[in-house]
Amino acid sequence: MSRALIVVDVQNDFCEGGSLPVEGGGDVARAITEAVGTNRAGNKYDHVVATKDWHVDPGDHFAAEGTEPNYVDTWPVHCVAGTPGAEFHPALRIAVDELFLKGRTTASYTGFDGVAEGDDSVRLGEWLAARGVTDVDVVGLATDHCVKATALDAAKAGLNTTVLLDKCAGVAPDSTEAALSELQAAGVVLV
Ligand code: VGL
Repeated sequence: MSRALIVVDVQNDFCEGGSLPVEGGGDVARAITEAVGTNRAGNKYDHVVATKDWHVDPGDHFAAEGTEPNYVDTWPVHCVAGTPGAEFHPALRIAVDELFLKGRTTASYTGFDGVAEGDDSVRLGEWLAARGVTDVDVVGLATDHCVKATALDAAKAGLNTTVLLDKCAGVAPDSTEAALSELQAAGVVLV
């Protein structure tokens, strides 16, 4: 058995003060740092990886100028590659083994779209498989979007998948409730 932690999109634009803030985003960053830090939560994890939403030209994922985002599949401009909004929240201070970037030219909700920062040819799923990872914990932002999609894909990849809800925050209560039902139905453990 080999266990990894996947830290999803704990970026400034998804936290208070960002362009698409999730209430409690800063607290999520602090809670992950407190629990995991630089020693993988006291070696609870064999690997720690993180994802970043990393948009260059994601098409209509960004609401067209002058129109309101619908917050379902169009959003305010967020996490533009190389900008402060795309950086990790300053309270997230953990050692990561690899960073995966997603969404350069498309909407991208699942971390499993992500490619390694240092090598575009390596996707998250391959990276985990190459290291014999069998179990993953998923944390981060947002419960109802990228955490959900990442955890569903992890389960689909055959990984024993747990979402640590005290280290996640959602955009909206209704979609968060719906996300939790969907995750449970897919066999994802919620704690
Ligand atoms: C996300 C909405 C749009 C997320 C990303 O990281 O959950 N949500 N893009």
